[in-house]
Amino acid sequence: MTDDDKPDLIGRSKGKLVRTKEKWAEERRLLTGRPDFGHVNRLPPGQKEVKNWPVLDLGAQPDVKPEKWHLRVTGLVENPQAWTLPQFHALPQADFVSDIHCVTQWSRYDNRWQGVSSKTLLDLLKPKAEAAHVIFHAYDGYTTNAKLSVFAEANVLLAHSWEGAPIPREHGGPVRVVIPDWYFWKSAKWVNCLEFTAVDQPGFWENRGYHNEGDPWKEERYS
Ligand SMILES: Nc1nc2c(c(=O)[nH]1)N[C@H]1C(S)=C(S)[C@@H](COP(=O)(O)O)O[C@H]1N2
Ligand SMILES: [Mo]
Repeated sequence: MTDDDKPDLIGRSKGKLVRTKEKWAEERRLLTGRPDFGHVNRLPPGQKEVKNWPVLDLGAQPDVKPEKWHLRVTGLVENPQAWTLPQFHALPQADFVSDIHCVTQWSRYDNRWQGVSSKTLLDLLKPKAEAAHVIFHAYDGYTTNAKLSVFAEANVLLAHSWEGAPIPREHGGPVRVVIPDWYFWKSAKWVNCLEFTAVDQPGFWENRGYHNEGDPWKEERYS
C-alpha cells in the first residue's frame, strides 16, 4: 500500500483484549466437551443466541473510504485481478442468509448478506492446481486463513451489504468476508487482498492459540 492508500485508523489497538483472549485459549475456556457432529441443533455447543450484533476487532478500525477501497488477488491463480468498489458491484451479485457464530460464545441468526459469492470469484480467478489455501488480508493488518475447499463452499461470499444497507465501518465495510461454517474470526473485515497459496499461513488469531480451522459444531475454538 502507498501512504495515500492507507486508511485512517479509528480507535486504539486493544493489546489487553488480545492478551485476555490468548489466555482464554491457553486455559481452553468455554469448551463444553460436547460437540454436535451431526449438526442436530441450530445453536452450536457452548453458544448463546444474541439479537444485537457485537463488534469485535483489534480496536483500531480502518476508515476505508468507498472510493479508495480495492481488492487485490495474489498467488496461485491463472487470472489475477483487482477490483475497485464499482467494479466489484458490477460482478454477478447474490443474496445469502446465514448464522454467525463467534468464538466468544455469541451466535446471531439469519443475517442477510449481499455481495459476490466465492464461487463467482473462483470462476473468474481460476486457482491453479497447487492452490490449497486462501489467506485473507485486511486494511487493519489482520490476516486469517481458510482451506480453499472451505472458501469454495456455496455459502461463502465477500459481502458489501447487510440487511439491505452497506455494511457499516465497524462491521468491516466497505467489504468483508463471510464464512458461515466457521467461527467468525475467520471472516475478515475490511478485506483488501486474497492470497492463494500452496502452503498454509496461520493468521492473527491462529498464531495466538486459536484453532487453524474453527468448526463451531466440533468446538474447534483453540489449537
Ligand atoms: N480485519 C479484521 N477482521 C476481523 C477481525 C479483526 O480484528 N480485523 N476480528 C475478527 C473477529 S475475532 C470476529 S469475532 C469478527 C467480528 O465481526 P463483527 O465485529 O462484525 O461482529 O471479525 C473478525 N474479522
Ligand atoms: Mo472473535
